[in-house]
Amino acid sequence: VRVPVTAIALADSPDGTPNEEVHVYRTMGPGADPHTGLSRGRADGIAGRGDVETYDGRPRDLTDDGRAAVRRGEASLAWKGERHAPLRAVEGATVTQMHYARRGEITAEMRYVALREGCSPELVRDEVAAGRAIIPVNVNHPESEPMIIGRAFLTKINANIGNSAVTSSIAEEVDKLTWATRWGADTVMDLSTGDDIHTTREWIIRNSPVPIGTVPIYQALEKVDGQADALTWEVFRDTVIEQCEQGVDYMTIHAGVRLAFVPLTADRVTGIVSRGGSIMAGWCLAHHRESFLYEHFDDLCEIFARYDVAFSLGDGLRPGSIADANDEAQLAELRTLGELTQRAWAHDVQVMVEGPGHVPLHLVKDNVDLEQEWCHGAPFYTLGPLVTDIAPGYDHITSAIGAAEIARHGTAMLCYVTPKEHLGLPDRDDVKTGVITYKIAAHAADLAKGHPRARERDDALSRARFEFRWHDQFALSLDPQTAMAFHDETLPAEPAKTAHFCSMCGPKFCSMRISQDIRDAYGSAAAQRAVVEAGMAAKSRQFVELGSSVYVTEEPGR
Ligand code: IRN
Ligand code: FE2
Repeated sequence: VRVPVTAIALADSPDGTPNEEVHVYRTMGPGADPHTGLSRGRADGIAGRGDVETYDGRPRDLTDDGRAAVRRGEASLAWKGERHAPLRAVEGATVTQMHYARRGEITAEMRYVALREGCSPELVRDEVAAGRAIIPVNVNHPESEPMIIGRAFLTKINANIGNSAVTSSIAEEVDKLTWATRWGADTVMDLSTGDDIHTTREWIIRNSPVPIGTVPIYQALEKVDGQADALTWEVFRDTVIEQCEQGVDYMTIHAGVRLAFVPLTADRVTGIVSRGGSIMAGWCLAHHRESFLYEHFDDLCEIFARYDVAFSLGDGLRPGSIADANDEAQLAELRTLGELTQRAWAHDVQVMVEGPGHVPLHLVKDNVDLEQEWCHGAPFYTLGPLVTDIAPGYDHITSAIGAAEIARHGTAMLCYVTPKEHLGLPDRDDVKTGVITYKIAAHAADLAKGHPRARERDDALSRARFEFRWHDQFALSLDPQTAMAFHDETLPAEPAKTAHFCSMCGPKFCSMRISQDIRDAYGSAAAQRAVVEAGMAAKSRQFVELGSSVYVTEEPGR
């Protein structure tokens, strides 16, 4: 098994000591011509298990309407790569990672993940078997590099991309995917709405080395021309199958928005802020019926089990403001998500649970504690949370504060928030800012959790900083270009890259340089201790000579 890493080569220390290469977790994948997609690295492994088959002819799972919709999507697909018939489980088989883990088997995907995380394959298997971690790997996404989401592993981050009806093109979406994974997005969700959803998604999945998530209710709504009342289980089911066949690895399903919970949001400051949640709440009220997602949940489980698609149980009633945090609507939904988790597990289907939203800092921990308790340890996946509502334009920061806190207490994956949150569709720069901001939050949490590998990079960077190896400092940073550009704004010349100061304090006031001078003058830590001890001993002798008295009476003339 070979896993990708970014290897950062470092210069020698000034005293000639060589510094070891630092290996950093890498999400970007090998790259390829976007028109033909990535190589199908896992295809043989998937086929080799003998539990999947290609369909005989076009999908027998789909209704005629569903087939027609897929054909319409494919007709608009300018795909130059090879076409592959979709796979699904052979009759009676379950193909999920959870299924294999519960049988005690270690799959190729688990082995891959263990190498990536630097842990044992047994730990991976046991966490997946217990439902505390998921490996989202649809059998129809052989281009992906398996990764794991669970509190025992590195904290992961998700970047949302996707056009809305107003802006963006397909090429731009693939570019956003590549861009997001380049800066470290561990999964990407395609939240496209509008025309060409099927096509956009095909391009994204065929080019994605990371798991792709979607919210299928968005596409189902497009199929009924945006009329929430017109949604039916059948339209939704066909949409889900279409996406399973394409290779979507996990899907947000807002099945916890039950009819009885909708009135609980009536007195909220910001009502229902989830797109999917508001669609389902609208449907429930219009028909005065229980949600079809809730009623057909077991049918969904059966579909997911055939492709190994994981649930991301949607938080359709998450608070959208500080005032609404941890209210009854949110908690009623969370209890339901716990019940649905167990129903999915009964089918060996992998589950993570989505969480808020907007939550003041002192209430953040309760969210993850309650989720872990009520959802039986299933991985938590939260949107921030934003810890205040007063900083539109800076909500990547308001939310990263909550994200670091919630991850520290056990949240497994963080959904990024960009500076455009609440204001507009993020562009390329916003995607980068969002990803880097969330890498910081996730890494801060990993350090606090004492993840065995997390500190390596910090220590290497700190050493480079102290030894004025500027190029190493840049190379080890999350955003080398920005770090170097900021440095070079004032000191662009190459000699400044080894200079023992920067323009923040200037040559005379650089604390790191002064502290190095101290070392040069007084030698090693042991030598410095000897100097200090000699000084103390001299003081102590003086004290004894003066009579060892704490209060010394000043004698006139002394
Ligand atoms: C993550 C946690 N809670 C919500 N999310 C993300 O929000 C989810 O994964 C998806 O990307 C998006 C769904 O938004 P709506 O439909 O709930 O607003
Ligand atoms: Fe919000």
